[in-house]
Amino acid sequence: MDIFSELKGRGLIYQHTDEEALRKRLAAGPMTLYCGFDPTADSLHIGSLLPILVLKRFQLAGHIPIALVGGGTGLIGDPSGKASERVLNPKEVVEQWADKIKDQLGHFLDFETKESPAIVANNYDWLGSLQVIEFLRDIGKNFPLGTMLAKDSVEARMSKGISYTEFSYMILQSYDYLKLNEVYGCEMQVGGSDQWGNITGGIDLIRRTSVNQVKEIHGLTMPLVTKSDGVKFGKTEGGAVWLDAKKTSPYKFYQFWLNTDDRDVIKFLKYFTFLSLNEIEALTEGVEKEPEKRRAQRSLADEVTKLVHGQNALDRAEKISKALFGGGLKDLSAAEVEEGFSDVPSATIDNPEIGFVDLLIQAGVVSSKRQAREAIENGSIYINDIRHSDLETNVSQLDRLGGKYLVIRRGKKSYYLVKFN
Ligand code: 545
Repeated sequence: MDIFSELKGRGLIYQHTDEEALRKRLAAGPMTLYCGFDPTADSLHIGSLLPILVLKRFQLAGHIPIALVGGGTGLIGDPSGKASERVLNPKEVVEQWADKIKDQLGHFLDFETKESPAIVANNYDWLGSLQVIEFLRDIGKNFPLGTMLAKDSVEARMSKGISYTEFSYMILQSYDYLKLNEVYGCEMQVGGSDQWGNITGGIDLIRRTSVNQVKEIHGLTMPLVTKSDGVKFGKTEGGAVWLDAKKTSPYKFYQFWLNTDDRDVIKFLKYFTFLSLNEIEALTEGVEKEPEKRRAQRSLADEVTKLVHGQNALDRAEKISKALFGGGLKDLSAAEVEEGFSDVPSATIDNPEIGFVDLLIQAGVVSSKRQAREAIENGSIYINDIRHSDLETNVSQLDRLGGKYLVIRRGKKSYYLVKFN
């Protein structure tokens, strides 16, 4: 299947410039395309995953992807999809974030392949040295105010307020497209649907100014990822789901995907995995007939975790999941315990001779001795998944996971982690 039909079949196409022209161009040979990512944090999150994978899909189809880090635009702040003005981040911070994000983007693309090696660039390299007089004369002249004011990103902010800084953002992104067109022959920009105004801005600028006499220049957007329960995609109680393993552990990442709603799982398999549409089709029946087996969810979690964190991290995430949900805690190493219980209340205890009642207080399981005694005696306290209802339990003789941890559970699912020094 050709790449355009493939993307369409996966539901990945939202808006596009002329379809016939684009299909023809894609069929004619390798095309260079780009997507930009502003350093608004020290890591990408799963909101960026869809466009990253789209770049990869194009690369696998023989095209040349450019991942652009917005070291320059990140200093300004894109108003697209943002309800209010953003606080400017310090330059040193944005620079650091840009470097990290550049590294992350590099993971997903292939720089070795001979035919279509990927490119990573940073727009600070050209935006950072722009001169205001030249900028206004050479670039600004191509932006009619009426067109700028009519963009969703601006219109949506007119009453709430938008600074000249954020208002100008679209000019910078448009200029990037022009630059990348001139330097790399880039002919298409992709992005989420929030980027359509910026993408078409770039297309207009190139048509007006290009020295290359470009006839055709393309743009493509992906739909916003939505969930059927109405909750914003990519958010958990713990905040965003990051691609950096230090910010969201591979175990938590795996669990995020595993918890996908039956109503969303097929869509997400199409969006976020490289399983073929036939393979995904084969999983559909299971979702309908045996939803409790969660086979589709497991495939989704396996594929995306492997893609982002690699096979070893996936193996670990599966091992931790089995231990937590199917018993077998004692087989976990100290590091695996830490990964699996990174988001439960935890306490460090120095006294190895601590009594059972005091242990529960210090671990934050209960707030008084009376409560502790009650909880123990009514059988709601488990240590490393074994019920302990005897007040005289000798804490120092309990097996410690990985040599130093006790996992305390109260009732069905309130977990606490205790570390012994
Ligand atoms: C900058 C310069 C360009 C082209 C594009 C840009 C960035 C663009 C933008 N994009 C979003 C973004 O979010 C922060 C990433 C987290 C570190 O703001 N103006 O940078 C998102 N983008 C990916 C998708 C998006 C978009 O990176 O396009 O729609 C999310 O899915 O919001 O020359």
